[in-house]
Amino acid sequence: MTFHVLTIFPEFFAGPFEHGVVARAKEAGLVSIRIHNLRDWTSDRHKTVDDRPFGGGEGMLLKPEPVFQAVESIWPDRKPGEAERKVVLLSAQGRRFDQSTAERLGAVSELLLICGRYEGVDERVASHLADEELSIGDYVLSGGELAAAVVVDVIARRITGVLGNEDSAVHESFSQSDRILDCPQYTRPAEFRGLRVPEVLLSGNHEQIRRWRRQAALDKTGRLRPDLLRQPAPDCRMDKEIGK
Ligand code: 9D3
Repeated sequence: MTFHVLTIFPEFFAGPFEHGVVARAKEAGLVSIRIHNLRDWTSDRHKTVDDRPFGGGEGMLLKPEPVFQAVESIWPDRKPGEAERKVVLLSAQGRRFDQSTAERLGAVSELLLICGRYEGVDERVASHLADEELSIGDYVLSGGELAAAVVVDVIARRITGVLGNEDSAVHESFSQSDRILDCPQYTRPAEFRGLRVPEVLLSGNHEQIRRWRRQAALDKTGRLRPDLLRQPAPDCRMDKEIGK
């Protein structure tokens, strides 16, 4: 799978993809990540990528021309509504990116991520260039770069062969559709600063361990993420029938 990232801060991406699972996926040739500098598609001598909002208001917006130019030159033969290549705009106004979004986008062969900056992006990028507009959560980032790194990490690690243990990603998506948190886990020593590991985990009784883990996971979910227990799993919803 190929990821393209369009950004005014190409240097930002020197670090995030050079470690761990994503770095190994690149080395193995399973994933390719190409960083593009938006300023390469400007035509004035100041390489201007931003301008003031019509109607007034604070700050600056990314102008549409360099963004359209960039996408059209990266994919000159792109057709609208194509299934194999998708353009994603990362913005604070986007639909929330989650594990099911990652599963869906992981099925395309190339993904082009546009990183928003300044106070936002001219809306014509969202309405007439991007296939989707995504946010990674309800908090304010300074731009789309960190979000793009998150999206690449989440999608790349799911690709078959990327994880050492081939069924890890499958297991993860199961636990996601269970919609409960992982159970608490412990390693040695069995006692640390007077804090003992739950005895059942040392007992070797695998049936008891399984029951304890399930209950501990439910307890922790209730305390930290009660929203997960109240919300039906995605495949139980009736969005399709309703026609959303
Ligand atoms: C504080 C400014 N906001 C109200 C006027 C609007 C705003 C503009 C630009 C808020 C954030 C940003 C920059 N953020 C992103 O480009 C972004 C983002 C985010 O802020 N949160 C979660 N996901 C994403 S993806 C891109």
